[in-house]
Amino acid sequence: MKHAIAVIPGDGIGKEVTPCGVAALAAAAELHGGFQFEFTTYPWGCEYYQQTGEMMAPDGMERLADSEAIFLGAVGMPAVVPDHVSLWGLLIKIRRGFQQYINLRPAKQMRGVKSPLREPRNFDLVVVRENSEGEYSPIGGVMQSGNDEIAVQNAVFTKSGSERAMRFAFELARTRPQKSVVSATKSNGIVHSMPFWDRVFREVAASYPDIAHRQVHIDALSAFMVTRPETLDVVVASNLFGDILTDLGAAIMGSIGIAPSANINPERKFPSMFEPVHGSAPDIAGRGIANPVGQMWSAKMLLDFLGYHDVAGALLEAVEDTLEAGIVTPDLGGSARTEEVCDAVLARLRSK
Ligand code: GGG
Repeated sequence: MKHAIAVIPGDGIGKEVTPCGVAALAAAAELHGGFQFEFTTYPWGCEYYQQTGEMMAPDGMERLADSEAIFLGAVGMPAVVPDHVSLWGLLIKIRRGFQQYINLRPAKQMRGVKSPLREPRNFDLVVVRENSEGEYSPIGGVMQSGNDEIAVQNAVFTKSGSERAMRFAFELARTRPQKSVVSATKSNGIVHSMPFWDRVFREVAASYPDIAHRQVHIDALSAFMVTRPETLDVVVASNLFGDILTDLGAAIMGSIGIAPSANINPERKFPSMFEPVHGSAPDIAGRGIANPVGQMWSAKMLLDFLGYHDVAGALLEAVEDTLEAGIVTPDLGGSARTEEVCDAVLARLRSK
Protein backbone atom coordinates (compact mmCIF):
# COMPACT_ATOMS: atom_id res chain seq x y z
CA MET A 1 0.00 0.00 0.00
CA LYS A 2 1.43 3.39 -1.02
CA HIS A 3 0.24 6.72 0.39
CA ALA A 4 0.94 9.94 -1.55
CA ILE A 5 1.86 12.76 0.84
CA ALA A 6 2.33 16.39 -0.23
CA VAL A 7 4.95 18.14 1.89
CA ILE A 8 4.97 21.94 2.25
CA PRO A 9 7.81 23.00 4.58
CA GLY A 10 6.76 26.65 4.16
CA ASP A 11 8.68 29.32 6.04
CA GLY A 12 11.15 29.86 8.86
CA ILE A 13 11.47 26.92 11.24
CA GLY A 14 8.92 25.03 9.12
CA LYS A 15 11.85 24.23 6.82
CA GLU A 16 13.87 22.92 9.76
CA VAL A 17 11.27 20.72 11.43
CA THR A 18 9.48 19.28 8.40
CA PRO A 19 12.39 17.01 7.32
CA CYS A 20 12.28 15.53 10.81
CA GLY A 21 8.54 14.83 10.54
CA VAL A 22 9.04 13.27 7.11
CA ALA A 23 11.83 11.07 8.49
CA ALA A 24 9.49 9.99 11.31
CA LEU A 25 6.79 9.03 8.82
CA ALA A 26 9.28 7.06 6.72
CA ALA A 27 10.66 5.29 9.82
CA ALA A 28 7.12 4.44 10.96
CA ALA A 29 6.34 2.92 7.55
CA GLU A 30 9.56 0.88 7.71
CA LEU A 31 8.74 -0.34 11.22
CA HIS A 32 5.22 -1.33 10.19
CA GLY A 33 6.31 -2.99 6.94
CA GLY A 34 2.83 -3.02 5.38
CA PHE A 35 2.76 0.37 3.70
CA GLN A 36 4.99 3.03 2.14
CA PHE A 37 4.89 6.78 1.69
CA GLU A 38 5.56 8.67 -1.53
CA PHE A 39 6.49 12.26 -0.64
CA THR A 40 6.23 15.20 -3.06
CA THR A 41 7.68 18.45 -1.70
CA TYR A 42 6.36 21.84 -2.80
CA PRO A 43 8.45 25.02 -2.35
CA TRP A 44 5.45 27.24 -1.56
CA GLY A 45 5.44 29.93 1.08
CA CYS A 46 6.69 33.48 1.59
CA GLU A 47 9.92 33.16 -0.44
CA TYR A 48 7.88 31.78 -3.31
CA TYR A 49 5.56 34.79 -2.85
CA GLN A 50 8.50 37.20 -3.02
CA GLN A 51 9.56 35.60 -6.33
CA THR A 52 6.14 35.12 -7.95
CA GLY A 53 3.58 37.28 -6.15
CA GLU A 54 1.63 34.14 -5.13
CA MET A 55 1.92 31.88 -2.06
CA MET A 56 1.44 28.75 -4.15
CA ALA A 57 1.52 27.78 -7.83
CA PRO A 58 -1.60 28.70 -9.85
CA ASP A 59 -2.49 24.99 -10.15
CA GLY A 60 -1.41 24.33 -6.54
CA MET A 61 -4.76 23.10 -5.28
CA GLU A 62 -5.12 20.63 -8.18
CA ARG A 63 -1.65 19.27 -7.48
CA LEU A 64 -2.38 18.88 -3.78
CA ALA A 65 -5.69 17.18 -4.55
CA ASP A 66 -3.70 14.24 -5.95
CA SER A 67 -2.32 13.46 -2.49
CA GLU A 68 -3.96 11.59 0.36
CA ALA A 69 -2.66 14.00 3.00
CA ILE A 70 -0.68 17.22 3.26
CA PHE A 71 2.16 17.64 5.73
CA LEU A 72 2.78 21.33 6.41
CA GLY A 73 5.48 23.12 8.41
CA ALA A 74 4.81 26.80 9.09
CA VAL A 75 3.66 29.89 7.22
CA GLY A 76 4.57 33.54 7.63
CA MET A 77 7.48 35.97 7.30
CA PRO A 78 7.74 39.52 8.70
CA ALA A 79 8.71 40.86 5.26
CA VAL A 80 5.43 39.70 3.73
CA VAL A 81 2.83 42.26 4.72
CA PRO A 82 0.04 42.59 5.52
CA ASP A 83 0.21 39.49 7.66
CA HIS A 84 -2.93 37.84 6.29
CA VAL A 85 -1.47 37.57 2.77
CA SER A 86 0.60 34.54 3.71
CA LEU A 87 -2.05 32.70 5.73
CA TRP A 88 -4.93 33.29 3.31
CA GLY A 89 -2.72 32.52 0.31
CA LEU A 90 -1.66 29.10 1.57
CA LEU A 91 -2.77 27.71 4.94
CA ILE A 92 -6.35 29.01 4.97
CA LYS A 93 -6.72 28.56 1.22
CA ILE A 94 -6.01 24.85 1.72
CA ARG A 95 -8.23 24.50 4.82
CA ARG A 96 -11.21 26.13 3.11
CA GLY A 97 -10.60 24.79 -0.41
CA PHE A 98 -10.40 21.21 0.84
CA GLN A 99 -13.26 21.58 3.35
CA GLN A 100 -10.99 20.73 6.26
CA TYR A 101 -13.67 21.96 8.62
CA ILE A 102 -12.32 20.23 11.71
CA ASN A 103 -9.07 21.28 13.33
CA LEU A 104 -8.11 18.78 16.02
CA ARG A 105 -5.64 20.02 18.59
CA PRO A 106 -4.75 17.78 21.54
CA ALA A 107 -2.99 19.03 24.67
CA LYS A 108 -1.81 16.73 27.43
CA GLN A 109 0.80 16.48 30.10
CA MET A 110 3.76 14.92 28.29
CA ARG A 111 6.21 12.55 29.92
CA GLY A 112 9.53 14.33 30.27
CA VAL A 113 8.15 17.86 29.90
CA LYS A 114 7.73 20.12 32.89
CA SER A 115 4.40 21.92 32.64
CA PRO A 116 4.50 25.51 33.91
CA LEU A 117 1.39 24.63 35.95
CA ARG A 118 1.97 24.01 39.67
CA GLU A 119 -0.38 21.02 39.57
CA PRO A 120 -0.96 19.80 36.01
CA ARG A 121 -2.78 16.69 37.34
CA ASN A 122 -2.15 14.68 34.18
CA PHE A 123 -4.52 16.72 32.02
CA ASP A 124 -5.45 15.28 28.63
CA LEU A 125 -7.83 17.29 26.45
CA VAL A 126 -8.63 17.84 22.78
CA VAL A 127 -9.89 21.03 21.23
CA VAL A 128 -12.17 20.58 18.21
CA ARG A 129 -11.82 23.88 16.45
CA GLU A 130 -14.36 24.83 13.78
CA ASN A 131 -11.97 25.43 10.90
CA SER A 132 -13.84 26.81 7.93
CA GLU A 133 -15.89 29.84 8.96
CA GLY A 134 -16.64 31.88 12.10
CA GLU A 135 -14.38 34.82 12.80
CA TYR A 136 -11.99 33.82 9.97
CA SER A 137 -14.05 35.50 7.28
CA PRO A 138 -13.10 37.56 4.22
CA ILE A 139 -16.33 39.55 4.50
CA GLY A 140 -16.05 43.18 5.53
CA GLY A 141 -13.91 46.12 4.60
CA VAL A 142 -12.28 49.37 5.57
CA MET A 143 -14.29 52.44 4.69
CA GLN A 144 -14.10 56.23 4.85
CA SER A 145 -10.90 58.04 5.73
CA GLY A 146 -9.12 60.16 8.28
CA ASN A 147 -10.70 60.19 11.72
CA ASP A 148 -13.90 58.73 10.23
CA GLU A 149 -12.15 55.58 8.99
CA ILE A 150 -13.95 52.39 10.03
CA ALA A 151 -13.20 48.68 9.75
CA VAL A 152 -16.01 46.12 9.59
CA GLN A 153 -15.23 42.41 9.94
CA ASN A 154 -18.16 40.03 9.60
CA ALA A 155 -18.00 36.69 11.38
CA VAL A 156 -20.02 34.03 9.60
CA PHE A 157 -21.61 31.15 11.50
CA THR A 158 -23.78 28.74 9.54
CA LYS A 159 -26.02 26.20 11.22
CA SER A 160 -24.54 23.34 9.17
CA GLY A 161 -20.97 24.51 9.84
CA SER A 162 -21.47 24.85 13.60
CA GLU A 163 -23.46 21.63 13.84
CA ARG A 164 -20.95 19.41 12.03
CA ALA A 165 -18.11 20.63 14.25
CA MET A 166 -20.20 19.97 17.36
CA ARG A 167 -21.29 16.51 16.19
CA PHE A 168 -17.63 15.68 15.56
CA ALA A 169 -16.83 16.76 19.11
CA PHE A 170 -19.60 14.61 20.62
CA GLU A 171 -18.59 11.57 18.54
CA LEU A 172 -14.99 12.07 19.66
CA ALA A 173 -16.10 12.32 23.30
CA ARG A 174 -17.75 8.89 22.93
CA THR A 175 -14.29 7.39 22.32
CA ARG A 176 -12.71 9.01 25.40
CA PRO A 177 -12.86 8.09 29.09
CA GLN A 178 -14.39 11.33 30.47
CA LYS A 179 -17.16 11.46 27.86
CA SER A 180 -17.76 15.17 28.13
CA VAL A 181 -17.90 18.17 25.80
CA VAL A 182 -17.47 21.81 26.75
CA SER A 183 -18.53 24.48 24.27
CA ALA A 184 -16.57 27.74 24.26
CA THR A 185 -18.91 30.69 24.01
CA LYS A 186 -19.17 34.41 24.68
CA SER A 187 -22.89 34.91 24.40
CA ASN A 188 -22.99 37.56 27.11
CA GLY A 189 -20.89 39.93 25.00
CA ILE A 190 -21.47 38.87 21.39
CA VAL A 191 -25.16 39.23 20.67
CA HIS A 192 -25.84 37.33 17.44
CA SER A 193 -23.33 34.65 16.58
CA MET A 194 -22.68 33.27 20.06
CA PRO A 195 -26.33 32.87 21.19
CA PHE A 196 -26.81 31.11 17.83
CA TRP A 197 -23.76 28.89 18.51
CA ASP A 198 -25.20 28.08 21.98
CA ARG A 199 -28.60 27.14 20.54
CA VAL A 200 -27.05 24.81 17.97
CA PHE A 201 -24.92 23.29 20.74
CA ARG A 202 -28.02 22.59 22.86
CA GLU A 203 -29.75 20.98 19.88
CA VAL A 204 -26.77 18.75 19.07
CA ALA A 205 -26.23 17.85 22.73
CA ALA A 206 -29.84 16.62 22.96
CA SER A 207 -28.99 13.76 20.60
CA TYR A 208 -26.04 12.65 22.80
CA PRO A 209 -27.64 11.88 26.19
CA ASP A 210 -24.65 9.65 27.05
CA ILE A 211 -22.22 12.62 26.90
CA ALA A 212 -21.99 15.27 29.62
CA HIS A 213 -22.02 18.79 28.20
CA ARG A 214 -21.86 22.40 29.29
CA GLN A 215 -21.07 25.77 27.80
CA VAL A 216 -18.47 28.04 29.35
CA HIS A 217 -17.56 31.62 28.46
CA ILE A 218 -14.22 31.73 26.70
CA ASP A 219 -12.67 34.00 29.33
CA ALA A 220 -13.58 31.63 32.18
CA LEU A 221 -12.60 28.63 30.06
CA SER A 222 -9.15 30.14 29.49
CA ALA A 223 -8.78 30.45 33.26
CA PHE A 224 -9.96 26.84 33.78
CA MET A 225 -7.33 25.64 31.32
CA VAL A 226 -4.76 26.99 33.74
CA THR A 227 -6.41 26.25 37.09
CA ARG A 228 -8.11 22.89 36.41
CA PRO A 229 -7.23 21.54 32.95
CA GLU A 230 -7.80 17.95 34.10
CA THR A 231 -11.57 18.66 34.19
CA LEU A 232 -11.61 19.30 30.43
CA ASP A 233 -12.01 16.49 27.92
CA VAL A 234 -13.32 17.58 24.50
CA VAL A 235 -13.69 21.32 23.95
CA VAL A 236 -15.55 22.57 20.88
CA ALA A 237 -14.80 26.13 19.84
CA SER A 238 -15.22 28.55 16.99
CA ASN A 239 -12.32 29.22 14.64
CA LEU A 240 -10.72 32.12 16.54
CA PHE A 241 -11.55 30.93 20.06
CA GLY A 242 -10.13 27.49 19.16
CA ASP A 243 -6.95 29.04 17.77
CA ILE A 244 -6.30 31.10 20.89
CA LEU A 245 -7.28 28.35 23.31
CA THR A 246 -4.88 25.89 21.69
CA ASP A 247 -1.89 28.22 22.03
CA LEU A 248 -2.80 28.21 25.71
CA GLY A 249 -3.02 24.41 25.54
CA ALA A 250 0.50 24.37 24.10
CA ALA A 251 1.70 26.73 26.83
CA ILE A 252 0.38 24.55 29.66
CA MET A 253 2.05 21.53 28.06
CA GLY A 254 5.35 23.37 28.35
CA SER A 255 6.08 24.87 24.93
CA ILE A 256 4.30 25.86 21.75
CA GLY A 257 7.02 23.87 19.97
CA ILE A 258 5.44 20.55 20.92
CA ALA A 259 1.77 21.07 20.02
CA PRO A 260 0.34 19.24 16.98
CA SER A 261 -2.76 19.67 14.86
CA ALA A 262 -4.81 17.94 12.17
CA ASN A 263 -7.03 19.77 9.69
CA ILE A 264 -9.55 17.12 8.77
CA ASN A 265 -11.97 16.67 5.90
CA PRO A 266 -14.01 13.95 7.63
CA GLU A 267 -15.66 12.77 4.40
CA ARG A 268 -12.18 12.14 2.92
CA LYS A 269 -13.32 13.72 -0.34
CA PHE A 270 -10.23 15.96 -0.13
CA PRO A 271 -6.81 15.51 1.49
CA SER A 272 -6.50 16.38 5.17
CA MET A 273 -3.57 18.44 6.41
CA PHE A 274 -1.27 17.93 9.39
CA GLU A 275 0.82 20.76 10.85
CA PRO A 276 2.30 21.81 14.18
CA VAL A 277 0.39 24.56 15.99
CA HIS A 278 3.44 26.85 15.99
CA GLY A 279 4.25 29.35 13.30
CA SER A 280 7.47 30.12 11.44
CA ALA A 281 9.22 31.63 14.52
CA PRO A 282 11.47 34.11 12.67
CA ASP A 283 13.26 34.90 15.96
CA ILE A 284 14.91 31.46 16.04
CA ALA A 285 14.73 30.43 12.38
CA GLY A 286 18.04 29.33 10.85
CA ARG A 287 19.70 28.55 14.19
CA GLY A 288 19.02 24.81 14.23
CA ILE A 289 17.30 24.91 17.61
CA ALA A 290 13.64 24.63 16.63
CA ASN A 291 11.70 21.97 18.51
CA PRO A 292 10.71 19.20 16.07
CA VAL A 293 8.24 17.56 18.50
CA GLY A 294 5.13 19.44 17.26
CA GLN A 295 5.91 18.29 13.71
CA MET A 296 6.60 14.70 14.81
CA TRP A 297 3.41 14.57 16.89
CA SER A 298 1.56 15.89 13.80
CA ALA A 299 3.13 12.95 11.91
CA LYS A 300 1.63 10.69 14.59
CA MET A 301 -1.80 12.23 13.90
CA LEU A 302 -1.33 11.60 10.18
CA LEU A 303 -0.54 7.93 10.90
CA ASP A 304 -3.67 7.67 13.06
CA PHE A 305 -5.73 9.26 10.29
CA LEU A 306 -4.51 6.56 7.89
CA GLY A 307 -5.41 3.87 10.42
CA TYR A 308 -1.89 2.88 11.51
CA HIS A 309 -2.60 3.27 15.22
CA ASP A 310 0.14 0.89 16.43
CA VAL A 311 3.03 2.74 14.81
CA ALA A 312 1.37 6.05 15.57
CA GLY A 313 1.40 5.12 19.27
CA ALA A 314 4.99 3.88 19.00
CA LEU A 315 6.06 7.21 17.51
CA LEU A 316 4.53 9.23 20.34
CA GLU A 317 6.10 6.86 22.87
CA ALA A 318 9.50 7.35 21.20
CA VAL A 319 8.99 11.12 21.43
CA GLU A 320 8.12 10.94 25.13
CA ASP A 321 11.03 8.53 25.84
CA THR A 322 13.34 11.09 24.23
CA LEU A 323 11.90 13.97 26.24
CA GLU A 324 12.17 11.89 29.40
CA ALA A 325 15.84 11.23 28.61
CA GLY A 326 16.37 15.01 28.70
CA ILE A 327 17.17 15.34 25.00
CA VAL A 328 15.28 18.60 24.53
CA THR A 329 15.66 21.87 22.66
CA PRO A 330 16.15 25.27 24.40
CA ASP A 331 12.42 26.12 24.52
CA LEU A 332 12.11 23.19 26.97
CA GLY A 333 15.20 24.21 28.90
CA GLY A 334 17.67 21.91 27.14
CA SER A 335 20.57 22.44 24.76
CA ALA A 336 19.85 19.82 22.10
CA ARG A 337 19.62 20.87 18.50
CA THR A 338 16.70 20.03 16.21
CA GLU A 339 18.66 17.23 14.54
CA GLU A 340 19.73 15.66 17.83
CA VAL A 341 16.14 15.45 19.08
CA CYS A 342 15.07 14.09 15.72
CA ASP A 343 17.80 11.42 15.60
CA ALA A 344 17.10 10.41 19.21
CA VAL A 345 13.38 9.90 18.50
CA LEU A 346 14.09 7.94 15.31
CA ALA A 347 16.58 5.66 17.12
CA ARG A 348 14.02 4.95 19.85
CA LEU A 349 11.26 4.36 17.29
CA ARG A 350 13.44 1.90 15.34
CA SER A 351 14.19 -0.04 18.51
CA LYS A 352 10.48 -0.60 19.28
N1 GGG B 1 1.92 25.54 11.45
C1 GGG B 1 1.25 26.39 10.57
C2 GGG B 1 1.40 27.83 10.92
O1 GGG B 1 2.33 28.46 10.50
N2 GGG B 1 0.49 28.33 11.72
C3 GGG B 1 0.60 29.67 12.21
C4 GGG B 1 -0.69 30.41 12.32
O2 GGG B 1 -0.67 31.60 12.52
N3 GGG B 1 -1.81 29.76 12.24
C5 GGG B 1 -3.05 30.39 12.37
C6 GGG B 1 -4.17 29.40 12.42
O3 GGG B 1 -3.95 28.23 12.70
O4 GGG B 1 -5.29 29.82 12.21
